[in-house]
Amino acid sequence: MIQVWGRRNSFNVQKVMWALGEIGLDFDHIDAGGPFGLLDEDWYQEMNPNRLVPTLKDGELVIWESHTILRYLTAQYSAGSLWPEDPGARSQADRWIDWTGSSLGSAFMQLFWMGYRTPVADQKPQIIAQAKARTDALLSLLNDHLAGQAYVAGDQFTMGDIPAGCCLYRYFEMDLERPSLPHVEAWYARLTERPAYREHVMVPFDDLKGRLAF
Ligand SMILES: N[C@@H](CCC(=O)N[C@@H](CS)C(=O)NCC(=O)O)C(=O)O
Repeated sequence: MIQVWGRRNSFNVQKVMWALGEIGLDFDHIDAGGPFGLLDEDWYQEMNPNRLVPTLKDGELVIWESHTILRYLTAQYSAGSLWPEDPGARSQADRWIDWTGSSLGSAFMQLFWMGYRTPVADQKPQIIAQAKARTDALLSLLNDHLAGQAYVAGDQFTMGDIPAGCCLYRYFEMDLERPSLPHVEAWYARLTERPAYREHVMVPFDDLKGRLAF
């Protein structure tokens, strides 16, 4: 049985749990990281020398890095569906995974860490404003892209929707002034109808407020 180590309120763990839920695979979830610890245990470091979550084990195969896990799971268990088989079609999904890793995810994480996880007394308004402006600009770009299609890689839900989709629940739940993003909002509404998104991404995160360390 597939095993996944990570805490449910971790954005990177949620990508993996959501993908497993979409594919409908049975898996064992083991709480790790944050208040659950384990990352400094020798046996965990042997699996994941980066000492972060998520880590996935499928038989003897151990995988870490959330986007690598996402690509593995979808290629292995959802080829032709979440993992487009045609390389050109797949590039359309891959792009938004990489874009989230290099652009949206880092901007939004800065906003989330400085604007939510940092205690109010230590927050730096200028950093929050910059991260918010960058996040909004990137979501506006995505909004334009989604004007003519239901999902990031076209008319079908794919692996490409998962990393950016994981940012949206927090973005829309945080107390923020948001620009008009009608196509992103429509996409988010479609995601919230998916049982696996509701179960694994729409997870309360108020225990992270004002809390940099566990
Ligand atoms: N690039 C890595 C980043 C993993 C990462 O930063 N994980 C965080 C949680 S989101 C972590 O393990 N933090 C330590 C902890 O939770 O104790 C990935 O995508 O898997």
